[in-house]
Amino acid sequence: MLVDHHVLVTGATSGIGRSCARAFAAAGANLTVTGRRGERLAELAAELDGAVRTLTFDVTDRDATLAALADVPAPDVLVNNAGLASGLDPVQSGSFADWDAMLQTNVSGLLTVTRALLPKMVDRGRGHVINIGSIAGHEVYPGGAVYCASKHAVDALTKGLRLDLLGTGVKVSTVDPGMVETEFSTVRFHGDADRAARVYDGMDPLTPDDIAEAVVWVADRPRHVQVAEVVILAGAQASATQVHRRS
Ligand code: NDP
Ligand code: 8X3
Repeated sequence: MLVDHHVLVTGATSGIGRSCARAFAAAGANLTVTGRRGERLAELAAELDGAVRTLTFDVTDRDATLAALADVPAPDVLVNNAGLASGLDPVQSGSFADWDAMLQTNVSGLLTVTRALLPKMVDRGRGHVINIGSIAGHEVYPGGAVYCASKHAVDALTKGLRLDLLGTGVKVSTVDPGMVETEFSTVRFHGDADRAARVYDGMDPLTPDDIAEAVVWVADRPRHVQVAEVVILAGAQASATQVHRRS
């Protein structure tokens, strides 16, 4: 059902977004992929060797985002994936720069992209917004207050969008992963790869392909089926903080 569908994936230069792009391409979709690292997007487009449009912009730059998306036709599926955690500090010692990065990317950036594309989707009377939320949108953990707040906001935006779009033919879903090994932890720890690797010590994390498979499944339901929410944890996870590690 996804053959020749236009799928736009934000944050496709790495991790979950890149896996989503590959999985949608394998399902026959035409892709628009975005991110800040243009060379990574070019590599992905060359690898996929199909109808792939690449758009290099920073979702925290509202003018650049609106300009980049102005001439993009309505996607059948918009995967709002671009996002990050920055730091893992208590609020009393947290960094304003980290907070700004998370809130401007995960919340404002997602909103800007959505606001740019949604009128075209509503005009067509069809489409699907799939947000990548997180277990952090359902729970809060020490040092994660601001990241978790940003993902709780994504959860609220998913629910609010579904209310606002009722009757328009545009569906809204969220896919909320637990621990997925990507560049996420390296970014969170500002490039400290050893600390990032320790996050997954003694356990088997999810892979970005695990999440992409779920996203494609959500997108591929018949028109009368709207998956509201999918929460996916690693097998060794009972919650955001309860993780069984091999000794
Ligand atoms: P990665 O760091 O591997 O990928 C993040 C992607 O987001 C990159 O493609 C990056 O592209 C893009 N991105 C980040 N900031 C911006 C920006 N300002 N403008 C445009 N693109 C941006 O991490 P993941 O794949 O793990 O993360 C993807 C999503 O999944 C995020 O929303 C994250 O919160 C969520 N998530 C991740 C989990 C995990 O454990 N890994 C668990 C739950 C949710 P570039 O740097 O080229 O701009
Ligand atoms: C990423 C998963 O548990 O680090 O959203 O917040 S977690």
